[in-house]
Amino acid sequence: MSKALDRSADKASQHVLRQAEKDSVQLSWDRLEMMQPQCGFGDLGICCRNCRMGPCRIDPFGEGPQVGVCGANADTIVARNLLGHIAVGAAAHSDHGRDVAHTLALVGEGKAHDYGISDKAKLLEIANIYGISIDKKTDIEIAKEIAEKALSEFGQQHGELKFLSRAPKKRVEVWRKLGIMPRGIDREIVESLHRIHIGVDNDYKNIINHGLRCSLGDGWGGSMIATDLQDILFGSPEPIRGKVNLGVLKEDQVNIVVHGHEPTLSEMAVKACQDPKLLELAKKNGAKGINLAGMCCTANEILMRHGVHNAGNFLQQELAILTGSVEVMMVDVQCIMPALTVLAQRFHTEIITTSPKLKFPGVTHIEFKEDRAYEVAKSIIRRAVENYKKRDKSRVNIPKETMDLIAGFTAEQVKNILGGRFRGTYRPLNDAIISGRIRGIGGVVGCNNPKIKHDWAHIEMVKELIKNDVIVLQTGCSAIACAKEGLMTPEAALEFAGHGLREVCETVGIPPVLHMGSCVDNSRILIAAAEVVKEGGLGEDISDLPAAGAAPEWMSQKAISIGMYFVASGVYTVFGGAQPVLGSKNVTDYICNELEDVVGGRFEFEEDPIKAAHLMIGHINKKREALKLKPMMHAIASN
Ligand code: BF8
Repeated sequence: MSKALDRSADKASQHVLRQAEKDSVQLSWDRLEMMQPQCGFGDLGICCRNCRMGPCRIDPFGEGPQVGVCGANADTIVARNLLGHIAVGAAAHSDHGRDVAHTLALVGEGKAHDYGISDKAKLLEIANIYGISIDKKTDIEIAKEIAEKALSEFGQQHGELKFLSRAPKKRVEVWRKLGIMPRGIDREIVESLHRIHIGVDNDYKNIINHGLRCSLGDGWGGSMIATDLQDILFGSPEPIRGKVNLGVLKEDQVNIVVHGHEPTLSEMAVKACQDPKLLELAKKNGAKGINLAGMCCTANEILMRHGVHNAGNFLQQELAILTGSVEVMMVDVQCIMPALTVLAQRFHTEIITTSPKLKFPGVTHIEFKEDRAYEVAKSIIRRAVENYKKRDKSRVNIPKETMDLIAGFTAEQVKNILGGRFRGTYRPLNDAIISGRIRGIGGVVGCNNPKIKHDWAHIEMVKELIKNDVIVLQTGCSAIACAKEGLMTPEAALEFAGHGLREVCETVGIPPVLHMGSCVDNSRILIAAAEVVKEGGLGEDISDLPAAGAAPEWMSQKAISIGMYFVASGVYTVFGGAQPVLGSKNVTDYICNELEDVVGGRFEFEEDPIKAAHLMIGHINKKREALKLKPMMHAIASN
C-alpha cells in the first residue's frame, strides 16, 4: 500500500510521493525509516562528544553512569548541547544578516551597481534608530553609514545591540536585570562556544541564560538586520498575490528553482529571467518562457517582494526534482539537503551552488559576487535555458495543484492596512482584541520534519487557532504549508475563522492568516508585538499580550534559536515535539516552567497540533483575564 497519504497532507506532494514509490526512489521519509531506531541518548540530549575523553553518555534509567569522564552530569551535558544548537542557529541567521549588511556597504561604496536603495522610508527609519544624522547626506551616504554600523554590531564587544531598543521599555529592563542584553552578535555566539568547551560552564541555568542572550542577538540582532537591510535594498514587501505549490512548475517552460535563504542572488534571478536575450534563447530551444519558482525561505523573500511563485517548502525540495521538469536548482545556504545531487543525477536537473559556504563534491559551483550580481544570475539562467533541450518530456510529471495566496504582510503593512496608509496604527487590532472580537495573536512558524506528516501539524494547528478567533502570523515553511491549504486568501476567513475574527477580516479585507516572510522575518513578528504593546491597552510588555508562538514541525537549529528568542522576549512557545532536553529533568523544568518567572515566556512541548493549539488558546485566555479584558463576543469553538 502506498505510504504517500501518511507522509504528507499536501495533495501535490502525495502525487510525487506515489511516483517515487513506483520508481523506488529514496527520499527523506525513507531515510528516516532506515535510521530507526534513532539514538535515544541523542534524542534526550545526554551524549557528549565535546572532548577526546569521551564520547560519554548518561544512563537515563539511573543504573549506569550518571556523569561523564570529566564529571559533567546530565544537567550540564543537556544544557551545553542546547546552547550549542542555539549558537549554530543564531550563527546561521546572523551570518545571513552580515552578508546583507556587506552588500549594503558595497552599494554605499559604489561597488555593487546592480543594487540600489529601494525603500527610502526604511533607510531613514533605520538611520534614526542607529542615531545616524541624515543632514545633507545622500541616500547612498546614509546607506554606507547604516551598513558600517550594522557590521560593527557583529563584533561589538561592549554595550548593547541597538535594535533591542525597539522592544518595550519593560522588556529591556527584564533583559538588563538578568544581564542578558546581547553585547555583540558574534560575541555571544563565540562565548556560547567557549562555555560549552570541556571544563567551562557547569551551571545549567547559567548556560541556558546565556542561550537566551545569544538568541536575542539573533532575533533582535542578526535576523532583524537581515530583514531591515533587505527592505532597504530590495524594497519592503506590500500585500501581493502569488501562487504556491509544485503545480507552479511549467511543462512548457524552462523551470528554475531558487532554494535557500539569502535573497541577494535570487533578487537578481528575478530580473535575469526577464532578460530579452535569454527569453529569445529559451524560445529558440523550444520553451515558451522562463519560469522562476522559489523553495523554502528564499522563496518567501521573492514571493513577498515580487509575487514570484513558490514551489513549496522544505520537504518538497526533493519532490521538485522528481517532477523531471527542473532545469536548474540554484542554491545558496541553509536547509539544502545533501541528497539533492544524487536525486538530480536521475534527471537532467543541474544543481548549482553559489555560496563559498555551501558546496557539494563534483557539483557545478558558480560563485555569487555582489559586484557582478546580475552577470552571475544571468549566467545561471543561461545554463538552465540551455539545459531545457536535455529535458526528457516523457518523464515530466508535474502535479496540477496550486493555490492562490496573498503575502507581504510586514509589521508596517499590518499597521497601514488596519489604520490606513496615512494614519497607520495598530489601534483597530488592539481594539478588536480588547473588545473580544479577536481572542489574541498566534505566531506559527518553522520547518517541516519527516517525523511528522508533512504540513499536517501546521494546517491543523492554524485552523484550530483561527476557528477560535486567534489571528495568526506566519513565516518560513509553516507559512508555505498553510498557504497551500488556502488559508492565506481573504475567503479563508469566511470558511475557517471564528465569528469575531471573520468580522475583522471582512471589514479590513485581509486573510485570517498573515504571511510575514522568511525565517529571519520572525523579527517582523517581534516588531509587530512591540507595536501592539506601544499602541496601549494590552499591558506594558510583550509578556502581557494575549499571544503565543509555535513551531509544530520544527527540526532545525535555527528553529531552536527562534524559539529561545521568542521565549526570551516573553512569549509562551509550543514546540511540536520535545527539544533534545528530556534527559535532564532540571533543564526541562527550567525552560518549560521556571523561565516564565524569569523572562515571562516559556516552552511547552506538544506533538498533537490540536492540543497544542488549545494550550496556546488557554495561555491567551489567561493573559486576557490578567488584563481584565471583556469576555469573547463568541464562545470557544468545540473540536
Ligand atoms: O529558515 S522553516 S526548514 S527553510 S529552517 Fe529551513 Fe525550517 Fe524551512 Fe527557512 Ni527556517
